[in-house]
Amino acid sequence: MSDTMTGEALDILGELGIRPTSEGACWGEWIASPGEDVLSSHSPNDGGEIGKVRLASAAAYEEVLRRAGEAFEKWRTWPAPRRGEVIRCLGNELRKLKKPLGALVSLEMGKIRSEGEGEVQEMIDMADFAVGLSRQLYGLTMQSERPGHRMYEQWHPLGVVGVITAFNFPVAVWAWNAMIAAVCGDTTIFKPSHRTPLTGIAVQNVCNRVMDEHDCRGVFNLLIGSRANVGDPLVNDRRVPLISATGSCRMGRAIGAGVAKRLGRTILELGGNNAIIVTPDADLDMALRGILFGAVGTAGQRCTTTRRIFLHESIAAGFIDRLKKAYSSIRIGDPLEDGMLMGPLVDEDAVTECVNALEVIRRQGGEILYGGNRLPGNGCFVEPTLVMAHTGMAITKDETFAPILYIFEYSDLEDAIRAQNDVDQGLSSSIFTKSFHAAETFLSARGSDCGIANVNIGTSGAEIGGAFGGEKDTGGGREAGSDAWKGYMRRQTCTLNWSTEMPLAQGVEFDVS
Ligand code: UN1
Repeated sequence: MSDTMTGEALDILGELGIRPTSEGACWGEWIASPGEDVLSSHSPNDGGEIGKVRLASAAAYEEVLRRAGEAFEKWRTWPAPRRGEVIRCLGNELRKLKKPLGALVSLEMGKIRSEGEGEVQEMIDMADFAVGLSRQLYGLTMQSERPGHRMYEQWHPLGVVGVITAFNFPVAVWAWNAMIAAVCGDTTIFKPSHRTPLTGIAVQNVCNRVMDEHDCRGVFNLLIGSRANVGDPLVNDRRVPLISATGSCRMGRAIGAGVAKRLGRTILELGGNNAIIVTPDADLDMALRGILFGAVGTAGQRCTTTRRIFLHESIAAGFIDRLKKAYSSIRIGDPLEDGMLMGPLVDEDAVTECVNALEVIRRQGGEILYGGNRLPGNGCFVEPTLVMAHTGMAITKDETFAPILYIFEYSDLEDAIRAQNDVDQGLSSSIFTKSFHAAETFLSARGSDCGIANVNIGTSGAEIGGAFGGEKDTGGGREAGSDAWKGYMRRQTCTLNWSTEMPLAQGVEFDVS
């Protein structure tokens, strides 16, 4: 471990049971992969090493798959409310660990402490939701057209589910998937991002304790490994009927195609390019706060981050001045320090991507109104940036995972809605307005084309109770609340004939006599 590790960092790792070098494969027991490469996890705050993970071997992959499959055979026979009881205990464990686990998220990924803890809260909320759901996996009853027949549908567990997550929500997105899958009767294999392996290890440690208490090892499993040993095999493995993946559109295309080739299922939650429209009558104080959190929160590394704003021309100039002033008062620094609003980007690659994008912005004629630079020092810090943009700038159609906000002016609401929809991604969108007409236009069928559409709330920070996901290149998947659970089960339509006749549907006659 590095000597830059502070006392607090060591306490966090100790409390979460993270060893200096952890193994990258677990099914309840950790599996050693001797000879495999070791992955170092670094703090983006100061570049110091936090810990190491030995990547899973091909043999470890096989063992985890086998164990997860065996556990499924048993787990699917448990009544769902009993499975819910396990999730209730998992939620309680997470309540106890909210502070250290939140701090580890901050340490490894770089989001500020309050957001790190907020992410653990999102896991706890998911646990509560899943416990209730375990008694509500409802199916419909249909009216049969034939006398003496009953028709209904029921939902059965699917099998082993692969959960591939991104660095930016290293624990919450796992919970969206794994907790729902678990009450549905599935077992899961968590493949966290290589940029945040230690949070994955910490989550697995919590799961291990709870699985042992309930004698259900193998329900929650973990694999951190190379593309050859873990990534590709998981995508191609017919023993894994569903892969739920979060990440870039590029990654989603590869995973989607791979899983489709074997006719498996996917739930894809990919890139966003989220916009906020501010109408002339909007409450501008609220709009300012919504935009600030949306654009600067998590250092612009949420899939729901606000990347574009459309300001009505009558309020644009004054509002931009207020934005610049607000940007200049944002405290940037150690995410674990009190009072910080913005931490570092996740790593050097992310900084390079940001710096390159800024160059392209300048080349394409964007006017940098605020920021536009990397900050000096060892950490991966950049300035939050405001760009006066024009519709000809191709880069405004891309998702750059950094705190860069493109500002557009508009005069007609319909044009603004068209422009906000005119990107490949379709995740989140908002309008700030007091006008009923504007709000309803935005929410209508010719309004926002995104999976999430908000009024007087920013684009990020969704609650878990709704189904989360987006359209177009965002991938179409839905996770977390509402009826997203249906994606983790198989539907069975059952027709029972309790009469003594054999009528056929659609009035078809087929008699032998
Ligand atoms: C993500 O960035 O992948 O709505 C998830 C939000 C969070 C989840 C973001 N609840 O911003």
